[in-house]
Amino acid sequence: MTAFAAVDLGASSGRVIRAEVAEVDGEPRLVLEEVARFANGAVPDGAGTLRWDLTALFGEVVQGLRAAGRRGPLAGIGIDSWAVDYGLIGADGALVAEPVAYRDERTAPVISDVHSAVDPEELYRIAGMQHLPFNTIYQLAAERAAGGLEGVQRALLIPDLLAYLLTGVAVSELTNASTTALLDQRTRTWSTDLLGRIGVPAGLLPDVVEPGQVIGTLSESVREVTGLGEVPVIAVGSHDTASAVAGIPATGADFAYVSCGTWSLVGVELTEPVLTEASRAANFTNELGVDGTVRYLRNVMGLWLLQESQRTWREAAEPGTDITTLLEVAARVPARRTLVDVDHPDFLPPGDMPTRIAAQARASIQPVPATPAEVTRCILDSLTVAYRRAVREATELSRHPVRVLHIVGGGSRNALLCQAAADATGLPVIAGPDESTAIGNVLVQARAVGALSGDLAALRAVAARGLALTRYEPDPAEREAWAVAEERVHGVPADRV
Ligand code: LRH
Repeated sequence: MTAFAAVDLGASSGRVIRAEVAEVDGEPRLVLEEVARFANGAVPDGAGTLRWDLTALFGEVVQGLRAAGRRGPLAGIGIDSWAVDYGLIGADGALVAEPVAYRDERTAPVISDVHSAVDPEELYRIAGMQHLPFNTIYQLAAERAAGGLEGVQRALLIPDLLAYLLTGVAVSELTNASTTALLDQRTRTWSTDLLGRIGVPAGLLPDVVEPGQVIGTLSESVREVTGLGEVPVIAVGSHDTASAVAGIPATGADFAYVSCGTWSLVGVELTEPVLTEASRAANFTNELGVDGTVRYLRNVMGLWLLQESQRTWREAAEPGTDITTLLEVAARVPARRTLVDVDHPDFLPPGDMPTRIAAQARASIQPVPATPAEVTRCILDSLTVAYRRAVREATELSRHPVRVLHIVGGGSRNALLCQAAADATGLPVIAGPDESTAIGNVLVQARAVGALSGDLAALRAVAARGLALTRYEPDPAEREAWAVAEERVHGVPADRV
């Protein structure tokens, strides 16, 4: 038996999971135990800038590692988190300030400057990222414009920053590095050309390492606090979505996926990027995955809309807004009554989503969802429309055949959403596991130290053993209603005109 710790940080919560690779009936299996869970969230600082409390998160991670170590020795530690955000390290080697969160609006004034320095079409041909206003390229441009890069030694993406705080070694892990829009898809290293054009010094970002590479071992001070020995911190798919996709219990290549949490990441797994103009126009991204894979996907706003709605209702002391009650009552609300474009930029910043949804409904002359259950139904139906569209476009643009849709992450427990996704896409849905991110994280570590072997398919087969997955069959009678629903939100696709 060999054990690992997976540190998995999401935008709304973080956790440390202890995972054992154990022999069951002569075959290796993963056994996961959550040893720590803590809240996370971006909060405005005194000047109104949205920031993560990285110092507090680091404290939680250290305590979580301590808890993991108390249960027995660890052969490795892997860290994954949300993408694009970074912390700056000063000349003294310490964090300059708490990292700015991607939902902060600081990039708005610099996006056009970046696009004058690098035409968006050229940017896509080099980096292959969908346009999102928070991509690191814009954040660093905003930072530079505000003088924030002066005297700074390094910029480290969140998992790299935590690895640095644990080991003293600074690296850039590949999968997360790809989300910056500063990585060259051809060389899979930093594009010094792009960095130069936005005026960011090339040495700011450390060398790129592949998932599976050892970053370093725990520093003496961390060893003291955690009670752990010289445990290696191993680069995993440090972009949480990369680990989530690595952890999908897929049995072949012909699958699409929704990694469903705060965001819904919807797409397919490829071996080569799609850098065409049609792909850019459709706003698909080519994030890099584990073992040379490409995560060809689109960001869909995700359960963020529901999480923020629940926060709004909680603040107003609205009853019956826990997730179980909401889903139960929403299931009885007529389907597809009100549909919104979940990716409307109004939904990106934190705030009162029920009011923003009402404004969209009014503007498009639809019934305004009045109760929490109606808002919930509107969100889930609207997400389903976005899934349908993204799965179809991903397969069309990549020509990658798809026979099944895997839904992983917290949303895989949402039966209403999973059934709707099956009906709308016409694909059988395999739902689960909800902890695929931690699984993907552990699989890469376990292979790195020799506790598992084989390619991604072999690793996935190990992870799939003993998992309780739910299958949803598409109801053909529902298909046309979802096609019409998509037309209501996005207009008639060319092939249906
Ligand atoms: C999901 C996620 C997503 C990114 C966003 C910033 O947690 O990493 O893949 O686009 O956060």
